[in-house]
Amino acid sequence: MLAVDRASVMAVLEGLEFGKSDFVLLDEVNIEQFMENLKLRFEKARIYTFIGEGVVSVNPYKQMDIYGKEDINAYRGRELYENPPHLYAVADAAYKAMKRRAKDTCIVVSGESGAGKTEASKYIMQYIAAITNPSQRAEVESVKNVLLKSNCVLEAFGNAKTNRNDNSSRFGKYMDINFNFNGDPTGGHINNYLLEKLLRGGSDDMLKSLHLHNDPANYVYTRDGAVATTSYNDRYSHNAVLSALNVIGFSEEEIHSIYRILGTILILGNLQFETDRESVLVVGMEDVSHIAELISTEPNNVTKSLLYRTVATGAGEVIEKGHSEKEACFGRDAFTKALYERLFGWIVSRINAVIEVKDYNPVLHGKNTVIGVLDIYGFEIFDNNSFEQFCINYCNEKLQQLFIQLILCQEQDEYKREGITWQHIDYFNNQIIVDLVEQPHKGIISVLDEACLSVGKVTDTVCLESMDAKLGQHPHYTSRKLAPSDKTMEFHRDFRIRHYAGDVTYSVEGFLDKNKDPLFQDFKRLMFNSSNPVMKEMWPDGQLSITEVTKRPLTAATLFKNSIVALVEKLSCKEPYYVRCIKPNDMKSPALFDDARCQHQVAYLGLLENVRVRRAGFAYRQAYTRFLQRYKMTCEYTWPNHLMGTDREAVEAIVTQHGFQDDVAYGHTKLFVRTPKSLFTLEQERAALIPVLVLFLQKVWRGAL
Ligand code: AD9
Ligand code: MG
Repeated sequence: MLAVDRASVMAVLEGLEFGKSDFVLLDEVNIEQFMENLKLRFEKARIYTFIGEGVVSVNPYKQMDIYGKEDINAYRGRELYENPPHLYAVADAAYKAMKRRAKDTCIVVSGESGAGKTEASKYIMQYIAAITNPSQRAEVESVKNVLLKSNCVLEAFGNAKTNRNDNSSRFGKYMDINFNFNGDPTGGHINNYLLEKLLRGGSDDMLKSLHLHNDPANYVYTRDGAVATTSYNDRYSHNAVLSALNVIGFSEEEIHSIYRILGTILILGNLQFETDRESVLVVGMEDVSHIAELISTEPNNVTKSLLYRTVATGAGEVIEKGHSEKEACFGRDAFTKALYERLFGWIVSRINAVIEVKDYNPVLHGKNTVIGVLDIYGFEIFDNNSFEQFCINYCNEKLQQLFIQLILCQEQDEYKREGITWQHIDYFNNQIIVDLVEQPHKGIISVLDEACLSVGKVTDTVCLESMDAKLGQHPHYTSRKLAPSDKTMEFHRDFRIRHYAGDVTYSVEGFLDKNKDPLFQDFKRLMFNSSNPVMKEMWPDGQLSITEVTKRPLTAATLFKNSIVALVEKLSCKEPYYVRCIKPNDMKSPALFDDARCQHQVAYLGLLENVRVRRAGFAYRQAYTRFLQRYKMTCEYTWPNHLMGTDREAVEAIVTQHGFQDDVAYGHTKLFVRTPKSLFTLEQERAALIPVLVLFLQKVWRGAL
């Protein structure tokens, strides 16, 4: 009987009916063809499509039966193109590269809010957990358990319901998983970026002991998000979080401190001030006593921090200055945000202490390798774009820059390995935009910082003017003042950056406030002086007195820039794999493919650019054996079995018969094809042969041949 590879027949059939399984194989790289393929696949419930070794994912908004044990087994240890596109294929490729070549790898998951990044990261983690430690060694199992459980805890504290996503991550997360030479996880490390805020779901008893009611509608800070969430069972997830905290190794005292801080945050949110003849007072001293009890201090200290700030006069004197009502509100909000941020940062550091690889001896254990998983907000563009979008989009420019460098490097390396001459590649290098934002003394961040640090009253508008003056000539920067004819921008408010993914107009309103560290030292000291050791630990900078706080704290933009630069450094020494997530519509509907929304995302994710970089030089490469397996039916010398000597010689016969010998290069183990057109001819011919082949196979399977 004929040895026919059933899997590859299925792959071709799939290719015909469900569109191209790899965007690199598009006839031409343009938005129309890209969208047509994406839509066709989504409608046929093919939510994943490759771009080379990366995958594009469209959120299905329904449970898909593609993540089971059998699916995991189908992808385990197979080559990328052997199965339909899937997260598992990418996870496996990253794992295999790490294990086979002792390479550090990373998987970058990006996309807008609700596009499916966190779900994708979880499936990737689960896949890696499922394929490692086949011998079920207890210590490895426990590492895996903590790694998986840490997700649950971070989601509980770092996620919130928003109108775009019921379970939206309000922070970017990068997790390194360490492996020993066996390819089994030994530990990890988590970094978090740009956290937003708040909580739901405490048990009645817990909340009562914290003087809280469990109805979020009672609290200003959670009221906005308190719309009934049907897709989430708060109580259930609360218990899961408690158990996860226990598994990770948080002590009772620590867990209790966490809830005390959450309680403090909620009460603070309700706290009001009033002005009684010049002096400002807290309304409701009962709340102040509750807060004092929760953060283990005297009510008097709490009142003082809320109503006064200590300032050093020019003469070196220290005086207490009363807040205005407005300042008191501002201080209260800054305090609650800082409480939450420190709490989250502390939880991350506690998890890190548990999962940190200890006593690793490379001589004994072999090289310690890493897979990094990055779950981070993609490019954002709203009707109103502010400081947050500016930071997020800057982050995406950095990641795109990294992508260009790494992919080109990867290509170069592969060409070298295969003995092929390197060719110049044409692509848009976005370094110029990265510089526009981050260049010392000249970039936007530096102008912002200067404005924040200058003495005297600098307004957002003044800051915009100095940006215009410094950056007016930059080809990727415009403001209404510089282009008065552009009526889409406001005169004293907006500036525009031409990002690699498209133009974004930012409103400069609030930029300066958001960029400053708004927290008065008095609050830091209040927390440092708490008799609760956990809280004290979170606020080490509270021990400084006001005269010692001479150095200005770093601004939010600079802190963010530093963390992104560090992230890029971490990623740049790793071999990258990409998951690009797309949200098909704003209704959370499994049936709707909103063309305009999707097309925007394809643009903002820079997917066409990705395909171009991928296709530049050689669009397609395949190991000789696999190429032969797929196309042998199209050539008389190779079908059903080739008699050509080596696989490479057989591949040469196919290439020559189809007349595209000038469009290929022969590597040591792989064939490289320059333009997809050649491949397309092959695919078409193959497709035309399929009906014949299917008939033929049916006969074979029935035993007629
Ligand atoms: V945000 O930037 O954190 O606000 P994400 O992380 O991109 O966002 P998330 O992974 O949370 O989005 O997905 C949003 C929702 O889409 C999930 O809660 C699921 O209901 C749904 N989803 C996403 N991916 C899948 C999937 N592969 N299968 C089924 C999915 N449902
Ligand atoms: Mg998320």
